[in-house]
Amino acid sequence: MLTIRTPSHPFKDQRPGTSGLRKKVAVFQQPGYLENFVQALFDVLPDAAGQTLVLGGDGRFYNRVATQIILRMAAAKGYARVLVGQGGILSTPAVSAVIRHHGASGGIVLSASHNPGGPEGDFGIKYNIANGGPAPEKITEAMFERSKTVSEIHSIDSPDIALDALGTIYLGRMEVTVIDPVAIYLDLMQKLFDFNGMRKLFASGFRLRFDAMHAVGGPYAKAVLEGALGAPPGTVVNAIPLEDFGGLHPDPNPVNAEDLVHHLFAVDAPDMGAASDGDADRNMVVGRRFVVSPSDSLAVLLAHAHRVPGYRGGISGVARSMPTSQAVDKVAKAMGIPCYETPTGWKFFGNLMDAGLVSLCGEESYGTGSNHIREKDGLWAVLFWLNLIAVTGESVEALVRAMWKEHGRCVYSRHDYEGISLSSADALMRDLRASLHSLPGKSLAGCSIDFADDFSYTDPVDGSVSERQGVRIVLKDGSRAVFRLSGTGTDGATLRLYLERFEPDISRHDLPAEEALAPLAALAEAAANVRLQTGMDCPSVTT
Ligand code: G16
Repeated sequence: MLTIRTPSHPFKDQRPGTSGLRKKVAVFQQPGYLENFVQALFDVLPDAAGQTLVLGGDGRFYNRVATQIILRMAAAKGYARVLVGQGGILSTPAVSAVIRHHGASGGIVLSASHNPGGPEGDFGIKYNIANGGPAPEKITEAMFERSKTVSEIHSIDSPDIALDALGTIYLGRMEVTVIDPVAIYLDLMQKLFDFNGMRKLFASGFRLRFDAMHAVGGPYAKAVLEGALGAPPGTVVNAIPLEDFGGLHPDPNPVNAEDLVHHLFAVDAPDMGAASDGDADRNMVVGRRFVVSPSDSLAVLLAHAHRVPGYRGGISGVARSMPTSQAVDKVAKAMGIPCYETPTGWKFFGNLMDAGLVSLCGEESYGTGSNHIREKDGLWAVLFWLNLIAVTGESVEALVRAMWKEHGRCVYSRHDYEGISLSSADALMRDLRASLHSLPGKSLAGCSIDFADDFSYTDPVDGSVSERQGVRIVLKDGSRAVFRLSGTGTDGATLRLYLERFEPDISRHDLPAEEALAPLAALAEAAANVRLQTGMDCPSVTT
């Protein structure tokens, strides 16, 4: 056992956010920084004797170094076994699947998700619990408190171990098994979806372009789509995970996955396009000359879930994060099943799924998933779409339009104001919150406001309350402007403004979103002085 005295509190003020801790690589490279996080985690977890830990990451820069550090510390903590992905690689959904499959006590994910990578980019770490989902606040808060007083790092004195060959080796008394990162995940997908039907779809000439964005989704998509489903070689592009994601931003939205959208709008466009993010838990689906919004995607999956083998038994309920559009609420209402509205952050879905209240869930931030694991799952969503196309024979666009026709369209857009100062962001939210009581009944920029609040959530399972989760300004028909600050950025603050307008009239479903949402954008500006407060004339990213 090696005990290293650590400089006091390198983890100071680094409260883990909704998805663990994300910082610039250089911050993580400071002596003792990563170790402090891991020691704080291990100190608040119970005794590890006899327990299994899962460990893997999205392959970004520093993944391998961090993996070796954590393995030595896990041996000192006394874990019986660590299951580590080959090459230190495991996607976030795969970590969740492996934890559940092996009955592990938890897992550590090394990823900054969709944030850029490389030596100048971001790194991140988070802990998932035995249900396979992100640690709840009571654990992350306890870690944060513990991190303030950690003064010793417990590790073992041992050289790096080989991570590239499958097999089992010992680190001290701890067994380390290097596992195939894909096998358990592929097996799970085969239980949920009609692989024969999808094989036939590809055999009939259906063309998919899956952009793995040089991130961890590549090996999974290759094995599932080109391997098990017989899609033609080349279906998965940018399939090799790179430490810097090829210098690109592995965030699947029409702005960052512009190349994919370009291909789907070309004359010889494939039938469907899809992309996943850095750690492969997010997804974007694109039809031929038709971009699907994540909120609409969730609604379509719910409407057709009975057609997919894994969900034929019925959907107990559905959940969406508050800023996600209300399209899924309308489908759920028509189906007579409950729809839960939670704060942003996947962990809120975990409790609902563990209690059997919810089978499907999703977020506007390109995350969709189900109770098969406790993380969102990019490739799973793409397979769900492929399965629906195989069963219905309909195109991506036709499936979305049919949903709009039946339930009305929730026209939706998110405006991001990135890299603003923390003080400006705080001032904007503070002023907005202070004005909330005066808004109901008022007409602003031609919109009559029905109600306005700061979203607060009481977990129906454990009764825990999460307050100040985003400001909503809502009109009578449910159209709304929502404001919240991002919890995942690493440069200053990012203000997210979500605009949603309900449009029941089918003849207006093709109105460009910008035009349809202009009145709500004006309402948001009038309510929050966005331009003045952010110092920006327009959002840096609109999706
Ligand atoms: C994380 C969470 C998601 C959440 C998103 C919000 O995504 O896992 O549940 O929707 O953050 O991001 P922001 O706070 O920036 O709006 P990921 O994919 O980064 O892990």
